[in-house]
Amino acid sequence: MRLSKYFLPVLKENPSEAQIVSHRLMLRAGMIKQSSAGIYSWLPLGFKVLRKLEELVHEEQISAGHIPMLMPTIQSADLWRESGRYEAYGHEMLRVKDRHKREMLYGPTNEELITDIFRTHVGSYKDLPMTLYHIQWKFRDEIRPRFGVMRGREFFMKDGYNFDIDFESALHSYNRHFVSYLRTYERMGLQALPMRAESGPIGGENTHEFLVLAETGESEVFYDSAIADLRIADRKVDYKNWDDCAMILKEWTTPYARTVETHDEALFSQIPEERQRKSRGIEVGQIFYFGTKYSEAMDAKVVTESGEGVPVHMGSHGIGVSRLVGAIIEASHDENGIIWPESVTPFHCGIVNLKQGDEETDSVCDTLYRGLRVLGLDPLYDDRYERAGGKFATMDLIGLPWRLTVGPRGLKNGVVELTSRSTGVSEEMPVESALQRLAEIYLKV
Ligand code: 5CA
Repeated sequence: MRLSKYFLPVLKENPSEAQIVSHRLMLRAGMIKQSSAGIYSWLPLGFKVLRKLEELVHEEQISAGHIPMLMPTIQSADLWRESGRYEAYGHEMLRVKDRHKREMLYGPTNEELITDIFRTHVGSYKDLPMTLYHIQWKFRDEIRPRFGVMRGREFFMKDGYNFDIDFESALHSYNRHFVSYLRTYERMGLQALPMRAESGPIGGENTHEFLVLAETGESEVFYDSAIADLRIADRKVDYKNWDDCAMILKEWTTPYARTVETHDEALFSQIPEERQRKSRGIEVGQIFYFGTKYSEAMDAKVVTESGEGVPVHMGSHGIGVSRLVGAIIEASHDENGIIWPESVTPFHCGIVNLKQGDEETDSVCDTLYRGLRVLGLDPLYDDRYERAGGKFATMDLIGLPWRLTVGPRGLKNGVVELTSRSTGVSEEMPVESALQRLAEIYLKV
């Protein structure tokens, strides 16, 4: 993309309405614009990051054996009456009537809708286990939407639902989700610690939240610092293997880690003092096992091998995709702007032309631009007639992990400059080497 042809409405001033750094930087980098309280337009740069996260979530879900689909945002109240949640959900649910005065709602989550799909089409134990998921907009009429996309009213969420024949099989589904979530966040360059939590309106007793530590997080958390040393890294996970998944879950749930709602001071005080941590966190996902809560209420049964009809065991599993954009920025920024991890960056590399209109710099920038695209990379070329300082400030603000700088002085020696956004370290090298370096960097991501 050439910046002269793009839509990147960056702001020079700090917007006064933003209280936390991610909200401020998302507004300043022209990623979002509020349309009303807790509801945002995703401008081109923000939309690119959202799409990247969505794609990464799909990849990890599919590799765990889960099946993607798409359910609507608008649901019928009747289904929610079956589960008893239509009244119970209260003011957080946005309720609307259609022209026939039928009661509808904008879905805050999809347990009822998916259970209805399941009971219509699945009747035999032979079709289990099965996990269906989608990534779709949700609406919750939060009493206090704030911090930009962190606590929105409309937000983008991955929600998945497992259907299993019995408790043991459903437990494996829970464990498999647990492991796939660890991998998902790690690939996004984040550390999200799984913590025992409370289930709220979804129900059930087994539940973990995944939290990214940040001072601005809304949740108070207590944990053993040993949990922060754990990594999935490049372990090969066999999602079909019950023991493999159970062992990984055990590894992450052995150190104490709980949100304030389930915190137990007596247990916490048994951790060696130097490892006790109290902090705040951003909840970027939650998994639940709630057994037959919905399948019994909505009569979702399968016939077992012995011919008996039994309600299926279920759980649901959510990732806050739009919230993650903010969470990643909270975890990765400096005083000049965002620092995107390579796996989610909106553009792989920025190209800064220090002397736009100069035949040689223009031509080398074009070579780099085309060369990167041939390699399958997506560069952002700042081809505007602007001062170098302004171009650098924009690149720093929008946080691309790598910047290529092209100016007459370097070209005299046959080199361009490659700069890392995270370390600030620059290296001079010929065009070919720069292309090769970037190809190698992104091959690994
Ligand atoms: N049905 C279950 C799992 S699919 C469910 O709805 N879980 S949830 O309520 O925990 O939401 C899943 C994730 O969505 C949360 O962990 C959080 O990351 C994100 N989320 C929830 N509410 C909001 C909100 N108001 N704004 C942005 N993200 C949110």
